[in-house]
Amino acid sequence: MARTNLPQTERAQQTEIALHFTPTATATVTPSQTPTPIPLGTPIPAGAPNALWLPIEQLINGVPMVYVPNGCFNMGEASDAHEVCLEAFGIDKDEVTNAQYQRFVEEGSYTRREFWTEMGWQWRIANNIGAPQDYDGFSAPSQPHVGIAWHEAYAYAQWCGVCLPTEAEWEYAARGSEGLIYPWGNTFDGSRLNFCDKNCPISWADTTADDGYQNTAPVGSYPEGRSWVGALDMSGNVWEWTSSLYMLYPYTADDGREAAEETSRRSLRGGSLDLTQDLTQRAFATSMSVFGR
Ligand SMILES: [Ca+2]
Ligand SMILES: [Ca+2]
Repeated sequence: MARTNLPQTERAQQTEIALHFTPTATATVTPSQTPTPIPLGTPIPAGAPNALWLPIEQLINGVPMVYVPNGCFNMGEASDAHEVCLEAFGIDKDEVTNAQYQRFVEEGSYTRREFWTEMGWQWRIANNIGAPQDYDGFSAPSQPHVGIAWHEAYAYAQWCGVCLPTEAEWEYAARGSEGLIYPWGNTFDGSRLNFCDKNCPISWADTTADDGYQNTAPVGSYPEGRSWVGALDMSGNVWEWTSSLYMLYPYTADDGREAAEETSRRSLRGGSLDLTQDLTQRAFATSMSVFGR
C-alpha cells in the first residue's frame, strides 16, 4: 500500500510524550551543559530569545528526553494568539519509534487494563484490537510508528510512566518563548524536515526540495531541524498526538479539554510527510477522532 496516498487522517501518529517534572532543585533532570545563559527554574518571559536556553537531554527509562523550562509564550496566531505560561516538563527528543512501541506490544500491554482509559478499553474490546496496524515501507525499527489511535497513544504513555503532552506544551516545545514559525527559525528550509518534497508522489510536491524520503524518515534524521529545547521532527515526518481535545482558544487547561474520558476529537500537531511547507509551520494543528488509526 502506498502510504503517502492515504489521507492524513488515516495516519494518526503517537509520538512525543511529556513527562512532568517539578521545577525545583530536586528535578530529576540536571544540566548537561554549563553554564546555561538562563538558570534552571528562572521563568522565561514570552518574546524572549529562544537562544537564552541551552538544551538539556537525559535518558529516562532508556528514552532520550529533553527538558522544557518553565516560561511563557504566545500560543496560536494573529487574533487567536494568547499568552500561556507553563511549568517545566520533559518531552521525548524523538518521535516514538517502531522499536520502542514494539516493547509496549511485547509486554502484553494491549491486554493490561491499567494502561487504558475506560473508553479506550471498550473500543479495544469492541473492535478486537490486540496489536497496532503495520504498513509496508513504514515498519523499520528506527522509523516512527504510524497508524496509532489516540487511545493507543494514551496507553503507551501510561506504560512509559508518563503522559501525552498537552497542546500548549507541544507548541511551546516546538516554538519557544520567541514563537518561531518553524522549530529551527522563521525561514523554511526543505532540508530540515520530512515534508512533501520531490520524493513525494502527490500533486502538490515541492520539486525544488529534496529531504531524502518518500515515506517516514528514521527519527532524528534532521538534527538541523531541532527546536530550541533539542526536540526533533516537530515539523513534518509524522503527526503527533497531544492529550488535548480540539477546542477553541484560548487554551485553558482546566476547562475540560484535558479530560481523558472524552470521545471528542483530539489535537494532532506538527504536520507530516505529505504536506506542503505552509502546513508544517507554527506547530500546525489538526484534529482526529480518538478512534482513528
Ligand atoms: Ca519527504
Ligand atoms: Ca513530527
